[in-house]
This record gives sequence, structure tokens and C-alpha cells, in this order.
Amino acid sequence: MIAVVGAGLMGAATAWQLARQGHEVTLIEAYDIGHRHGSSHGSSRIFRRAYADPFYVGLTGQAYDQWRELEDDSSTPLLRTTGGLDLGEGRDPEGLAAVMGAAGVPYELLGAEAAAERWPHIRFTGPALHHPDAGVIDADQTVAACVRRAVEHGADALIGVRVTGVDVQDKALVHMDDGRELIADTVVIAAGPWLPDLPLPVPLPPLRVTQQQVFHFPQREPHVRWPILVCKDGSAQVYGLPSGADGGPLPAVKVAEHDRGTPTTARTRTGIVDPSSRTRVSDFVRDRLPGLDPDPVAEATCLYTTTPDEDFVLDRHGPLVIVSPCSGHGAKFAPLIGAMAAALATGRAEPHPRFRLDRAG
Ligand code: PYC
Repeated sequence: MIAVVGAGLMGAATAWQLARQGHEVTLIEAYDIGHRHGSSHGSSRIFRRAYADPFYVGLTGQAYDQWRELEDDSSTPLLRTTGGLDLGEGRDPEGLAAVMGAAGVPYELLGAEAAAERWPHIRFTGPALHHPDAGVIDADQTVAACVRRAVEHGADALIGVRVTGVDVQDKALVHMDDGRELIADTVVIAAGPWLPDLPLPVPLPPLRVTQQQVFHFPQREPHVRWPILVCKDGSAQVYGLPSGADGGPLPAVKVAEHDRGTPTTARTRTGIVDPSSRTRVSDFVRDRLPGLDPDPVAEATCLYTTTPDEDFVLDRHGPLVIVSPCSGHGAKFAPLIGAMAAALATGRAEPHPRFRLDRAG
């Protein structure tokens, strides 16, 4: 039996992959499905193929196939293609274009004027990279689809039950806060920002948990189809993507700072939006996204769990598999990470050196 701890994007995807392969699975979640105490809630996440690192460009291709498999299996549309833009000297559109060209990923490099003609609702200050395969993932729907299909494929789900610790010998003994214990051949720990608080006999890399804030801005012209965008001018990186349901009944775009979160822990985070982030993001919208009203209609907080090198963690330690502190860029890989975690849990794969717990850096 394989226990999966945590029904966020990564745990739910792992349970789905294991269950559909015919393994006996128990998924354990401390809160309810779709809760807001971690990193997996909300109606929008970025799917993009534009990475400066060819390793991740390759993974995005594998992830794309897994998204389509999950959509087929669950009969649920989850990834909507919108196209994507990378802007600003910090994103280095020309450098990204070279990496994507070498990987055979379609892209266009546009000068500021050509880009402004095509996307008049965005202000361009230099070249832009456009890639048509980018899009938006509905995180809430993804978690729900994975859990539903995992259960339909035969998994057990223990919801509202908190894992308080795991003892490890040949097998693993999982302790839960309702007093029950579970013996598992393997335990997949997909606890996201709760991982540092979980007493586990595994040396973890230093993990930085931050509270992030996201804001939803109404479109001035509801019919415009917004792409996803990542913009890095100077030191600040801001991203945007169609909001989906979280933006309210009218079309809106979610805009947020990627790299200015507030250090916290999953247990002690306030859940209160940092007003200075709201001001900076509204100023960005006023300056760079004239197609949006700069007064947000909705806002939310979530958590990032970041490793020092921003690579994921996907490794095996005895009967434990530790899955993916995702460093703020993991959602787009969820069904692929589920497949990789399932392969580790069933002994069908070795950990990738970039994702090992004890890697250098
Ligand atoms: O997952 O690609 C991503 C991303 C960019 C900014 C925030 N998340």
C-alpha cells in the first residue's frame, strides 16, 4: 500500500497516477479538498514553455502530454491555451528564443512596435517573446479532478485527517491526529509548505516558505483574449494571466509579484494581503497594462516553498518519497510530477540528480 500525504496539486496528481496504474493508494489530507492553507488553491496558474534552462523546457513538453492525459481521463478541461509573452530585459526575450529554438518549441520574437500593434492592451518597452503553447491551468479544478479520478480508480481518501509523524523501518508507520495508524510500503510526502513542520526522519534542504499575494484586475474590454505574461524589468518580476473564476463574473487578469513574498510558515502565516504589494502591482498595471482597470476586484494570498537553487525536490529516502517544494513554478508540471513521484514510489525510476535531496547547492 502506498500512502500519499497531502491532496494539493502534487499529492492529488500522485494519487491519481498511482491509482490509475492499479496500485493500492490511501490519500490523506489535513483539510478539505481545495482548501486555501497551502499552494494549490485558485482558478489560475501559468503554463509556459519559456525557460532559460533547456532542462525545464524539455519537462514542459512532457508535462503538456500529461495534462492532456489527465483531461482525457477526467473528462475535464484543465489547461486552456492562450499564448504567452516574456517581456523586459530581465527575462531576456532573445536568450529565451535561442533556447526554445534549439528545443524545437514554437516562438516569435517581436520588436516593441510590432508587439504593441498586436497587444494594444499591453505597453512594451523592448522586444517581446511570444510562444503560442502557453496557457492557463485551473488549479482548483485540477485538484478536484485528480482526487475524484483517484478515488474512481480505487484509491481511499482520508479527508480532514492530519498526519502527525511517520516512523520508518522497512515499511512506514503513519501516525494521524485521530489516533489511527497506517502501515504503508511507501509514503509519498506532498505536504508543500507544511513539509518543514512535519517531523520526518529525512534531512531536508533549507526551504524558504513565503506568503505571496495575487490581485485580479478587471479587463477594460471584456472581449480581449489576454495571453499569460512574465515581465522582469530591473529587479522585480511580475506575472499576469487570465483570472478565471477567482476574478469574478466579468473577465479579469490576475497580476502578482513573483519574487517579493514575505517569509513565513504554513502554521503562522497571516493570510492578510501585504498592502505594499497591492500598491506596487496596481502601479505596474497602471503603467504597463493599460487594458486593465488598476483597482483590483479581488485578491488572495498563497504560499511558495522555495529551495536554494529553485529546482524541485523529488527523491526517495527509504520508504519515503519527498515530492516537490515547487519554488513558485511547479503547478504547470503537476501531472508530470505525479507521474515521476509514482515511478519513484513504485521503484520504477531513480531520482533525477537535479531533484535529489542531497544535491549540491
Ligand atoms: O509557474 O511559471 C510559473 C510562474 C511564473 C510566475 C509565477 N509562476
